[in-house]
Amino acid sequence: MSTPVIGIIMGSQSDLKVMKEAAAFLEDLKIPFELTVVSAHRTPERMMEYGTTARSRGLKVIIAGAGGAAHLPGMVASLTSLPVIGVPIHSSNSIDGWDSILSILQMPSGVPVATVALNGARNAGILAAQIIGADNQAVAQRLDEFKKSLKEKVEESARDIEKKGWRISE
Ligand code: RP5
Repeated sequence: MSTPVIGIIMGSQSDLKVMKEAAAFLEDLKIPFELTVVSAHRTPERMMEYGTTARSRGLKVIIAGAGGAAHLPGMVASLTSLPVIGVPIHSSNSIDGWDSILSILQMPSGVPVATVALNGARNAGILAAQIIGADNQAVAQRLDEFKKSLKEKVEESARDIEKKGWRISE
């Protein structure tokens, strides 16, 4: 795999501080991705171009992040039959984040966006990798190792806490 199979897009460069967490996870898993800024409101033609050419360029999943009136994920989902994962971002024009969560989550029937938590770009990266891993054995194996490392971390912290003499309440 060297052609990007995942597209990470965001409404503004100011979203990068959140969205780079998706990129970091994909880098760890050695999954080729592309990353750019596409604004639904400021560059609608660019968004049309991105959404309508995504599949023919080899992408299999799109991760789209936006804040405030977060229309990018839903609009891109309307332009492609690829799965779109939406990342609501707490940005400078957010009230409290619910505005972007609901803008991305409450899609009409027929045009779903798989919405992760506020600023949940890392989970978006994980979910995108899992979609790729559905028919890619090498990626699936790396995801299994990742899940194992999560389990080991919890078991280790449980051992640490229990060593201090604390117990689950009786
Ligand atoms: C949204 O507006 C972007 O996704 C960003 O989260 C927010 C603020 O954009 P900037 O004014 O920082 O460019 O469309």
